[in-house]
Amino acid sequence: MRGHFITFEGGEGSGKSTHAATLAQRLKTQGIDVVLTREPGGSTGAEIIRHIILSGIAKPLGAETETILFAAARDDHVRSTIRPALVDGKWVICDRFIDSTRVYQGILGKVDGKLIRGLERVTVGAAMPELTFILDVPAAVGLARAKTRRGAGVADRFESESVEYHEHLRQAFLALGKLEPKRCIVVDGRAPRDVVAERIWTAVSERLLAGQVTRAAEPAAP
Ligand code: Z5A
Repeated sequence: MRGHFITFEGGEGSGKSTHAATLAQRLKTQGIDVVLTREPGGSTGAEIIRHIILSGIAKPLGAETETILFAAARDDHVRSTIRPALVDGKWVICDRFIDSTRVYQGILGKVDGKLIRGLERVTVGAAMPELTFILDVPAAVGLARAKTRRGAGVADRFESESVEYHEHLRQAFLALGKLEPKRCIVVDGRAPRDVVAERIWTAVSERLLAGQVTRAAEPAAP
């Protein structure tokens, strides 16, 4: 696959959607073809499954069934959106991906790691992210941001969980970042938006853009 694949992870209201969109916009200004997408969702079939999961109607079926639903959504998303874009040489930026399953269903939901890894192998295959930003904010800060943004709307399946649940999630994402330090970069999401955006841009420039920008800046051969 010739493109680049970047994911954003972290708790509720940590700024993933904001910074995924900001990065996509900035890459576009460099003339890069970007696909901005999200999970659960990002393709027709996956958006239908998103609606089922976030409505909470699958919660009584148990954590394993929810895990399988997330995997079904991911399978459609990878096949219909992510893999074709990467094969075309585009950059894919995804708001949540495999690490959300590892943390929400695996660590918090106590779903067997073997099932999670097996589903990951089948649905993702070689389409693994090269770079993952874990946006870190205290649970209370993230939940307050999400509540402000939601206004009078109803909290979804995961937003309705307790502050303790969300703080546990935060610690699980931080632990996961330590397990894969080459791929995962933890960014303090409490900082002002432009500071967070700059930190992300610096990492992308150093890790993925350096070669491309240097090549583009080289004068044409006489
Ligand atoms: N889930 C799962 O369990 N397993 C899986 O495999 C997958 C997902 C893929 C999807 O929810 C749920 O599915 C998710 C996990 C589960 N549930 N939870 N919790 P979603 O897509 O509806 O929501 P979300 O992923 O949690 O994202 P979010 O609530 O939309 O938050 P966010 O994207 O991280 O934040 P944001 O929208 O960019 O920012 C929130 C607000 O804060 C907004 O008003 C911003 O303007 C503001 N903001 C952003 N940055 C800043 C800074 N730096 N300072 C101040 N204010 C800021």
